[in-house]
Amino acid sequence: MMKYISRIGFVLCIFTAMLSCSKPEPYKVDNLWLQNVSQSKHEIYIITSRPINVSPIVSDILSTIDYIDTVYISLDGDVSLRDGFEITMPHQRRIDILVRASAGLIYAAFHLQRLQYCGCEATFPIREVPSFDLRMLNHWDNLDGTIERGYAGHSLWNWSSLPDTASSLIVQYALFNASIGINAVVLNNVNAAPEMLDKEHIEKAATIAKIFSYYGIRVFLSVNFASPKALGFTKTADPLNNEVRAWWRDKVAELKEAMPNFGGFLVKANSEGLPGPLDYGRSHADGANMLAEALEPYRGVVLWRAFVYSPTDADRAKQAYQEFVPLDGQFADNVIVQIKNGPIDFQPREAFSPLFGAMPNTQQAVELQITQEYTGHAVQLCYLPPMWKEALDSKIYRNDTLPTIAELTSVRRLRKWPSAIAGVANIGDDRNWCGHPLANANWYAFGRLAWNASLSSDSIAKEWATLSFAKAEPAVRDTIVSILMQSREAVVDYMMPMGLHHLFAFGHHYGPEPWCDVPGAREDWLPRYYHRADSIGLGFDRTTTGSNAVAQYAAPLDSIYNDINTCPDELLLWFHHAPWSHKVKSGRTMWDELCYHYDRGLKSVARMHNEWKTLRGKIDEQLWSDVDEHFNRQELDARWWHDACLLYFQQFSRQPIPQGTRYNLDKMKAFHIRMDNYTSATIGYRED
Ligand code: GCV
Repeated sequence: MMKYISRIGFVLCIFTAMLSCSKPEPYKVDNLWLQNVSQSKHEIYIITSRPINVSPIVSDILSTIDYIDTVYISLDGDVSLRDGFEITMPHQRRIDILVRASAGLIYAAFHLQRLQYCGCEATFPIREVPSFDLRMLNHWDNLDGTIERGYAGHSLWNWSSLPDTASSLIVQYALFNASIGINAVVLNNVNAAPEMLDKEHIEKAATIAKIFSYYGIRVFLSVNFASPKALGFTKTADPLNNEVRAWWRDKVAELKEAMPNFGGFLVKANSEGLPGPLDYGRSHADGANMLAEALEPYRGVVLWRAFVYSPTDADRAKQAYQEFVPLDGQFADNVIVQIKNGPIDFQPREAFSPLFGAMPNTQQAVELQITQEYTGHAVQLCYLPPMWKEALDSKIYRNDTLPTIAELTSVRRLRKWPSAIAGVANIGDDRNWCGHPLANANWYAFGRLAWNASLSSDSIAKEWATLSFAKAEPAVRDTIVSILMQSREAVVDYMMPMGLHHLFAFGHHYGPEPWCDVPGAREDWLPRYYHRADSIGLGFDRTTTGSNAVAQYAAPLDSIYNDINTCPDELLLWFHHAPWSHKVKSGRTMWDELCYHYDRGLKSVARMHNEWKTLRGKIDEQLWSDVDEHFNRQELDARWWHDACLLYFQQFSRQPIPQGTRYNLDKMKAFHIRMDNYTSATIGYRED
């Protein structure tokens, strides 16, 4: 038996030589969940069942647990523990931790710390097994430091000074991730530059990977399918070409050599103009399997995205299902098909993607969006777990056990290969990490749900508020939780209620432009393709007499969605072109219900803002006023959405807007926010 007294700070020392503090000033807003809790430490003894090095990160965290002074660690857990843990308390002030993977020790330590900080008594024995094996953040970071749909500054990966100097933010980022169980990070944008795989960038990535390795995090890379050709090594990128296959095999060997914790590839192929196997008359399965073959010897996996749509099909919502279902059973065992929660694209509310469960012989993963591309960037508050839970908790009705999407995707189809869940990161080098001062709640919540998909949105919000506002009164935290919990439905109400979707301006996904018309643009990039407003009604007819997208859902969902009287009102205009006078469940007409929702959205934002105002003087003043300013902007923007959509649709409904409007439609049409895929709305972008 070996005895250790915890040594604190070792890991940070390792990096002292290679770190530069890229942000010398203190963070403006210290409200990340680990930044405000007291870290008072005491000496503890760690005893291990066999001679292993216990990471100083683990001993460091355990030394903050005030009711223990001895920890016995065993790594002899059975496979069912995965990278989870069991903790018992055989007697006073001693705990025993059983894990199978060493990362489980970090998670066990953070679990105890979280319970302590949240004021919850630990009830032993504790057994925690994560819902998903790979709990992944997908960064859409480009090699030039910009972030696609990123609203919190530039990339944390300071590519230009890597590999010699890594930003200190990377170490903190890894620690925050480990504290919530995130164990895999895709470093770069799915719109991948082939250069990600050149020698220079692999070396840079390896420095990041090394840091991550101390926190149990594996590195994945997004790859451009045409990389061997684009980098000049082959004449083709055909997945059945032997030279191409050999190139990928060598590349994986090189990556694995440089980064022992390299986990595999994420691929967006034949989507939005990117190259892919279809360019060579091959299938998605052919493409994915070529990469899978190269990764297989290293137990690596391919996450192959199902985000595909072409301009020609009659209904974009049907396309992923049409393209992927026929390929079921053809993917190699180490391929996971990664599917966005909804069939369009991260809208504030979508029906779930019918592809889930429709490929019983394929491992599938859900992709959620943490960055708020369609939910108000980093300007508007939108706590996203209620949206994610809607998808994760949806029953898919594909077999007798009626699994939910979370259940279906968290189970390993084959014992040897992992299950996964992915979230598109909202993190950048902004001083508060996520742009909006409260948006790190979404990062936290993604990790917690990936660890335990059955947690409720509300309980996660409470945890986050307790940790992040550790010094505040309980009533303050209750108010913050109340605000968070209202925020998603508020966004749906003032942006796109009742199943409306994609009413965004063409050049960005921030403000509304239901009228948008760009000559020559793809129809499925224009709002009118989705809302279909006319003198009869509003909404996309996806019933059996329309695009028949309902047929992609299993019974009884297909007929529930198909019937205008049974279709849930919150998805009415997703599945139906409903007449303006159609009576919804509240007894109101569709038009009146629409007005009611837009108005409710305005009122919700005003209410959240008023609740926030009551916190003045009770929390840090700078944080308070930062959020207050964001709410000022959010109130104006909610009004803009309300007026733009209702005034525009009123031209077709020809009915009054009971609550009235403030702006003039023609003036709104003439206004354009200057923004693109790489810039964020800022709270001062428009003078009113
Ligand atoms: C990374 C949408 C976004 C794109 C994004 C794409 C995807 O189209 O607007 O910015 O590209 O989804 O998920 O691949």
